[in-house]
Amino acid sequence: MHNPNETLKRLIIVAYRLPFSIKQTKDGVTLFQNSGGLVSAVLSMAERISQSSDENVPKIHWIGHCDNHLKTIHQSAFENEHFVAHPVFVDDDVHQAFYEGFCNDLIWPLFHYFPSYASFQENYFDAYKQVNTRFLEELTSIIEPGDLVWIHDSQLMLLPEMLRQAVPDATIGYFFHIPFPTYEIIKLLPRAWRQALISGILGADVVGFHTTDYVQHFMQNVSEVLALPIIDQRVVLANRSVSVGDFPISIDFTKFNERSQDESVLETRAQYQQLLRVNKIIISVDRLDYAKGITYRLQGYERFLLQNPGWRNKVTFVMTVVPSRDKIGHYQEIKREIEETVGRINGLFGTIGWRPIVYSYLSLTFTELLSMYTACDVALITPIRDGMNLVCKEFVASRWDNRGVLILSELAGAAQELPDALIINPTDTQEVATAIKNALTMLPDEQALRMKKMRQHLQNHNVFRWSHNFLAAFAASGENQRSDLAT
Ligand code: GDG
Repeated sequence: MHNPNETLKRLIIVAYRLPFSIKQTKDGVTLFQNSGGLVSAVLSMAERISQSSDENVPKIHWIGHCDNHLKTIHQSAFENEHFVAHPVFVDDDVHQAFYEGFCNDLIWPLFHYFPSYASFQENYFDAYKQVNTRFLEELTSIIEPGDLVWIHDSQLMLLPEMLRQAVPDATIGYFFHIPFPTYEIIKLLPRAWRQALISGILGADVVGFHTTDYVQHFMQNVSEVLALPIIDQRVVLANRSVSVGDFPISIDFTKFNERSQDESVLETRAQYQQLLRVNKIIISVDRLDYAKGITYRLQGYERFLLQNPGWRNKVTFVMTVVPSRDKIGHYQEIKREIEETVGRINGLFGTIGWRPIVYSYLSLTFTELLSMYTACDVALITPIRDGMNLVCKEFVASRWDNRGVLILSELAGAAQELPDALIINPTDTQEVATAIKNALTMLPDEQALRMKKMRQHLQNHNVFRWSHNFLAAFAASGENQRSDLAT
């Protein structure tokens, strides 16, 4: 198999967030790993590359935003065993309009089909351009001939074209982690913004999305917004073409499979089961987000308890919501709504000895996360819209015992790969209630049959295959384009 690293000098990852946050402690500066889908996936790839015995494999460079209060600690690059990190500092007011504004108050709701939550403020786009330009400055200060530049996600849609203009022969890959919506949605953006965003992405040699649907939507937008020709999955520009494809992101299957058998995980799992003192456990884990469908999920569970009184006292839903973006109004609203709904359901059905829902608003350690995945009987993953959703894949990879049932929303990108889950529509609370009942009563043989098929798929389609395929595609594409230009 072609190893993309053989031909490359260096890989530069550019993503809004650095893979770790920096904290000043009395012992100096300590790095803490960040959570989140992109970081989990790219970190797994980086760990593998950095563990390579080949000394010629250079360290990965990672450009990402860093909080201004850390400016005094680190103005320039710093590194750990996996990365050389290059912090990008942005003025606080610009950063706020960029991140809380353009990214999370406009692009995130719009691209997750919540247009009524989207706020189209003019200063947001100015800030977005400024921040993309700050990333460009950092990038151009370190880029060397032969480098592969892999730009990630919706925070940096303008950067591929900016880099292409600054360094015309750069090899650029761009991967989009959230859903790419249809033209009907993109059309809501002011004309100049949507043209700039689509044309910005097309600065890359290869553009990747999680699913074929998102690829089709992007291509539709390329035609409608920029009227560019498309031939065989390639967008044809004046002097080059851009390849667009689906590259479903995945997880480090082996890590989840093996670590979930660690002694510490087995102990914590046993503690959870003992503490809950019920026959069956349902879990969910998500960042706080209205796109994760948490309220509908709770309503589905409520309906299940209403319709199946025999299950009361016998099942507990352990719902972990990980703090996220809670300075933004819609996130505060959804948090309030979740907490009210949990309180109402617990008040309605709970007894002195039994709480129907055990809700926490916190971040779990990796051991706790694995213990949760393995202690439960059912994982209830019901986003209203999710680019991929890694939690469902991690749950499956952790079930070395071939037990447990996955209930999965048809609106998560992952549903296309995991047909052996119980696939539901998250807004259909009756369908959710029925799926919960079916999952709780599913016989072990059927659980094992479904779980084995899903595990087989994820073992083959793991995060290394994802990154390998993507890197190979854009490394090759960059070289081809350059040699085409030379002839
Ligand atoms: C975006 C897209 C796409 C979560 N809670 C804890 C924790 N996590 C880790 C999980 C998982 C990751 O965070 C969440 O990934 P998801 O994919 O589920 O969701 P997003 O953060 O919204 O990610 C998504 C992804 O990008 C990748 O392209 O799949 O659609 O929205 O890895 O394990 N980790 C720990 N404690 C927690 O409490 N340790």
